[in-house]
Order: sequence, then structure tokens, then C-alpha cells
Amino acid sequence: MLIKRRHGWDIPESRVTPEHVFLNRRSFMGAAAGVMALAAARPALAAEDPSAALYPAKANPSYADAQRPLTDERDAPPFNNYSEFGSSQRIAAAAETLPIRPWEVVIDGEVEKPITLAIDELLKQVTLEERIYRHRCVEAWSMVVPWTGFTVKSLVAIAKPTAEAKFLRFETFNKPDVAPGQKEGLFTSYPWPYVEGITMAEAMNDLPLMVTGAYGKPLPNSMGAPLRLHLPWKYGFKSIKGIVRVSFTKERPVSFWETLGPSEYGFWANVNPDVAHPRWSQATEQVLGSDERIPTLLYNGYGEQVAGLYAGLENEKLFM
Ligand SMILES: Nc1nc2c(c(=O)[nH]1)N[C@H]1C(S)=C(S)[C@@H](COP(=O)(O)O)O[C@H]1N2
Ligand SMILES: [Mo]
Repeated sequence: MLIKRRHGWDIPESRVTPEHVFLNRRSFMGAAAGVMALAAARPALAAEDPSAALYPAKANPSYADAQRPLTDERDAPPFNNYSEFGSSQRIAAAAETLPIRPWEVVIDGEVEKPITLAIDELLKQVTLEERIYRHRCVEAWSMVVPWTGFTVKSLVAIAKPTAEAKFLRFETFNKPDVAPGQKEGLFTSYPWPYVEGITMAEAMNDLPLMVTGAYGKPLPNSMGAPLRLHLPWKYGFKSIKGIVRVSFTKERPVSFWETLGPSEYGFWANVNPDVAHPRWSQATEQVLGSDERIPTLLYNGYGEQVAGLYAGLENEKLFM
């Protein structure tokens, strides 16, 4: 006899996740053979990565326990949102075609002096650490990943912004020759490159991480190699991947999704289970790699560290 476990917070999955996401995840989770093939391909790539010797980095004990089980390495790296490589969540193979060396990061705008740093030069100027963070996508799925990276505030120290700098604007590569999403079909009219932004106050908080690795190894391309952002209290789309430019600005940057759909994707995008997306509830989330659906937490459970950043901003759309 089949006994289906139901919790008080269970609601039909089709109501909270856009249809294409739901269908892709199901077909994906069944494709165990494909997952194994990807997992087998990764160690060889990691060995070629010039930064491989930096991993695994020392775990930061303050972020060693995400109070939820880690997402299995066979589940997270091959399940992505990376619209540069297509609209499905199975883009890992396509993302492998992106060359990640040489890779330069431009730091400019309201800084003492603009600089361009090769990724491996940047890595020499920072200290890598491992932090386990929860990740909550606006599409109502979540995962828990051991990320490796350095703090955004240490990047700010390298950049030396002027007193005029109020925001950080992050930009992804624009390579339609290798990224089919930037060239073909549905996505051609999108405002490439992908852009995201945070305030200087957010940047100086301890949580924001410039991510270069995951699961004790250099980041797989699918997860945003060689450099991405992770903001665990905000919806996943803020955590921009494939970063080539960090600009310090006076004006608030307008992000990629904000340009496309300002009524659905705002600048702040802090996680809040009580503020529904216009098309679905944000009350619960589907745990990647499991059948569990769990309640979503305000600020994704990081309120103690970040709620203070939003004092006095009550009139802003903080939660979309
Ligand atoms: N450049 C870029 N960054 C991006 C995206 C994207 O499409 N392009 N998708 C975002 C979304 S919606 C999510 S949920 C996370 C997914 O990260 P993951 O693929 O490592 O799970 O990346 C974010 N960063
Ligand atoms: Mo997302």
C-alpha cells in the first residue's frame, strides 16, 4: 500500500513552480545515467584548472552548519538556472564549452583607480574559505551547497571605492558565440549581459560571498565558474554567475530580470514566504534531490545577520 506523507504546509507543487521548471526537474531526476556521466567528467576538468591546488579551502566554522542536509553533489551541479546557456535546467554540458581561462575581471566606476585582474591574480590577493549556505530560487526550489570563495568585503578592500560609491554592479560575460542563450530563439531579445546589483551596505555585511568553488573543488562551469556571487538571503537570481566586471556606482543598477519584468523581479529580492510572486506562492520550497517540500523562512533564515540592513527602507519593495 502506498502511503503518501503529507505535511500541513503541503500545497500542490504545480501551484508554486512554473510548469517548465517542474517538468524539467522531474525528467532530469529520472536521468540518473546522464548525471553519472557528468560527475565522471568533472575530476578531469578540475585537474586542468590552474587554481585546483587551492581546494579544498579551510571551512569557516561560523558557516559550517546550514541546519539542513547538504544537497548531494550529484544533484546540485547538474541542475541550474543559467539562461546564457538555454531555458532548461540541464545546461551543464553546454556550459562546459565556455572558456574560463584566460579570464579577466574589470573593477571600475567610483574607485581610486580602475583595475583589470586575471582571475588567478585575483585569487592570490584573497583568502579562500568554505561556507555552507542555503540557496532559495525564486521558482521555489532550494539547495544547500558547500561553496568556496572570499567575502565581497575583501573584494571592496581591493577595489578601494571612493566616497561616491553607493552600489556594486556585477556583469556577466557576453559571448553569443559560445552561449547559445545569448544568440538563439527565445532569449535573443533579452538585455544581455546579465547584470545584478547590491548596495555598499549589503556588500560590507559578512554574508555576501564571491564564489570560486563548490564541493571542495573549483566551481563547475554550470555553477558560474570561474567567479560568481552568492547572497544566501536573497532569491537565487541575485547570485550572478560568470562575472567579468564589478563596477562601483552612484546610481542603483537595474538588473537583468528587473529590466525584463519589473513587476515580478525587483532590486532587493529578499526571501519572504509571506510575499507571493505575482504568479505563485513563496510559502514553501521543493528541496532539490528529494521529494520534500519545506516551509520557506524570512530572509531564507539569515535575518539575524541581515534584517538590520533594511531598517528605514520599509517603503521599498524589499521582498520581490
Ligand atoms: N549569469 C547568470 N547568473 C545567474 C543566472 C543566469 O541565468 N545567468 N541564474 C540565476 C538563478 S535564477 C539562480 S537560481 C542561480 C542558480 O545557480 P546554480 O545554477 O548554481 O544553482 O543562478 C543565478 N545566477
Ligand atoms: Mo533562480
